Amino acid sequence: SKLKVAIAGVTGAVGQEMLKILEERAFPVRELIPLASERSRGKEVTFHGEKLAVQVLSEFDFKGVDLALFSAGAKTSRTFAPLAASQGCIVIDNSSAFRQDPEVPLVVPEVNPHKISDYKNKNIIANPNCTTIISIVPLKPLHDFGKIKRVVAASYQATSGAGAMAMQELEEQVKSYVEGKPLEVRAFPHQIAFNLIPHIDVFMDNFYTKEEMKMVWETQKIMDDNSIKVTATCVRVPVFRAHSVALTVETEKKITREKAIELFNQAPGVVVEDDPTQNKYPMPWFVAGKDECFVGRIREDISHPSALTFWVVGDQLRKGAALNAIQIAELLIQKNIL
Ligand code: A2P
Ligand code: 11C
Repeated sequence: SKLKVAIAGVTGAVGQEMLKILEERAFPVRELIPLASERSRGKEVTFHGEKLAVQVLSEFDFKGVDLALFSAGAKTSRTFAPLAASQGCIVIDNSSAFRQDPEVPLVVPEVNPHKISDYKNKNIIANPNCTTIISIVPLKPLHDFGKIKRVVAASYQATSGAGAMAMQELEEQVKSYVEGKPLEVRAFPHQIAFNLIPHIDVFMDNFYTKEEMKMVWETQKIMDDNSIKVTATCVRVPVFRAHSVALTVETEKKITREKAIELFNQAPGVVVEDDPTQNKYPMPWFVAGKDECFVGRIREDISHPSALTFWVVGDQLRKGAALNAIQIAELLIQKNIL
């Protein structure tokens, strides 16, 4: 039977992608309710060719809604997701609000689909951070084969991770630069055009940023293994919408390049693009709009007896956010929960 589905944050970059993916995958929607803030009163969105008026989240009653996809920031989720959940609606929350709650499952369908049944605790399932999702999809087959001891990550994160306004700001700064005008800085702590900013989310007491610590906490929770050590440096780059990550992985059992390629080729959601003779490796411009995590530059680490270095690129708005959330919903349907 078809479902009554609400999207909170429908006017945002992830919300818009959610609408598109629900259409593309012919998700069984009976009625779609687009929700956003007060600022979006009077706006419309299009779903399956039909124009729908955006409603204000704080005025909406979730009674009778089967599924709510939240992507309106952690603060909004903290206030409204429990309200929706208490009305019997299952919430899939894309924010960081509930990811560390031990009662809330944190799910990547290719990695820990079995955790989904824990939705029962609070009627909330958390969607992980985008950089974590894109990294963990290829890390999973390596962990299953060789047991990961430690991961060293450096991310190259697109402006899409900071929302629709931030993507627009990159374009505006490039235009202003070309026209010889001063660049306006709003979404990021510094100019992003022609620059790199090694600062995503807030700084923590240990001098890591919260984005970097999310990689640590969420990788351990999704793998269900707190012995995996992770260190990360997260960097914002002037790219529109796909995140890239350079990963070095120490494993208990050595993984050769050939074995890694075999494991990646068998892994769901992973595509290998690795041919140095053809200058072939994944790049964000070409991965934008795609569903899979693309891996390349696969090599044995010459500085360590049992480590592998590789590069992964995934569309932040799709697998990093909207697609993973909708795959979780599809899993709920498969398991007859929805
Ligand atoms: P709005 O467009 O009305 O501000 P992005 O991450 O691309 O910036 O998008 C954020 C999304 O979250 C937007 O859809 C935005 O709606 C929504 N949002 C932000 N704050 C709230 C709130 N307090 N209540 C409902 N939606 C919100
Ligand atoms: C970014 N990864 O690229 C962030 C956005 O934990 O969901 C998403 C933050 C999060 O800015």
